[in-house]
Amino acid sequence: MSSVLEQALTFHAPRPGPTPAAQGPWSVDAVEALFNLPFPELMHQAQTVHRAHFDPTRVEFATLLSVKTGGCPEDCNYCPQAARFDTGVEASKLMEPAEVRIAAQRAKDAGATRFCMGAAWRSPKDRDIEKVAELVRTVKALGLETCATLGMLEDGQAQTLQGAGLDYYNHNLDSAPDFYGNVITTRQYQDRLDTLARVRSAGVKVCCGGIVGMGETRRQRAGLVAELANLTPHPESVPINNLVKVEGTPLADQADLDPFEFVRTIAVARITMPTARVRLSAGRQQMGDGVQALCFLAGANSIFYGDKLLTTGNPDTEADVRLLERLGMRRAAPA
Ligand code: SAM
Ligand code: DTB
Ligand code: SF4
Repeated sequence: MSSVLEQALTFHAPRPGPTPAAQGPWSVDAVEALFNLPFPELMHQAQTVHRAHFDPTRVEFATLLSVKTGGCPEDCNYCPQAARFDTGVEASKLMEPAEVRIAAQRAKDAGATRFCMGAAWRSPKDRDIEKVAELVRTVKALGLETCATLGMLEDGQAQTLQGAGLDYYNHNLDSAPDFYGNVITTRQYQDRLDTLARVRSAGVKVCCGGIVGMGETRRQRAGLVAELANLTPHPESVPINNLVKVEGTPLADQADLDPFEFVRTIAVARITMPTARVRLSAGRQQMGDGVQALCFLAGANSIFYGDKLLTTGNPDTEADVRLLERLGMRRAAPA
């Protein structure tokens, strides 16, 4: 390889100087203006920001495990785990540490660096938190980064999890404030912001994103991204989920989102939250390799890795390893 080409293909450490992304606060108008850019312009801006902060060839692998499945009292219209929808998901009790250790070890052996435990709770009780703290200690002891998503937290609960070694707490805003009520009525937007504030003040890193493809407008997608980007500081980790349509949920027959609109959402998240891990999350199985590759070009640098999300499917690990190989990309090293 010629040295010029070699140089062109080598990752350069971030250089000082302006990037095209102005820092927040972000108005919905400004975020919508990014969405409205011609696709090549938007991709160029996203790439420029991405390369200023990350090696664009590296993707983080995070594995999910549903440690307590189904039977949830909430009414999130997209969710297969809500007890009120007939989706065929069986409710289960919280898993024991020994079972979780086996799953986490398997994830680590397959190449994951972050392990995220999800529970279908509205809000955990203090005795649930004690049990999850034990799961966190178990996973942490294997040398994995830990993440949990358990619903709304009360004062003190995030501190307990932090003390057990929790690195990230996932709690999504899910959609724009003016669309949210169409999807969830059993908890308010402000409840979510309150939980995020508790997580932040306990010193646990914030993983917060949303779902697109639920029938929202482009302006409402911009509204979601503006809310995320205006959290101060912005979340360290931003999962962007494409709705997985599950039979039995009210959103089962929702029309597909244009895949380019999904890619745009990733690009806009990257530009407005330059140092976040933007995770190409639910919906990859339905997406096709080409769209996924565009998402990586748009600045996505994390995926859920493993054959299952919480209750629905995800590409198998061999397919993901092969996809990155075909793109000349690699798994990100542990933090
Ligand atoms: N019960 C907790 C809560 O709601 O915060 C934690 C688990 S909940 C399943 C975590 C996130 O998964 C939701 O906030 C939502 O963004 C995402 N999710 C759930 N069902 C989904 C679906 N069908 N398609 C895409 N994302 C989904
Ligand atoms: C997130 O934003 N997406 C993940 C994780 N955080 C917990 C969950 C996706 C769930 C998709 C539907 C299911 O598998 O049940
Ligand atoms: Fe329950 Fe979370 Fe599903 Fe909502 S998204 S129904 S809170 S498990």
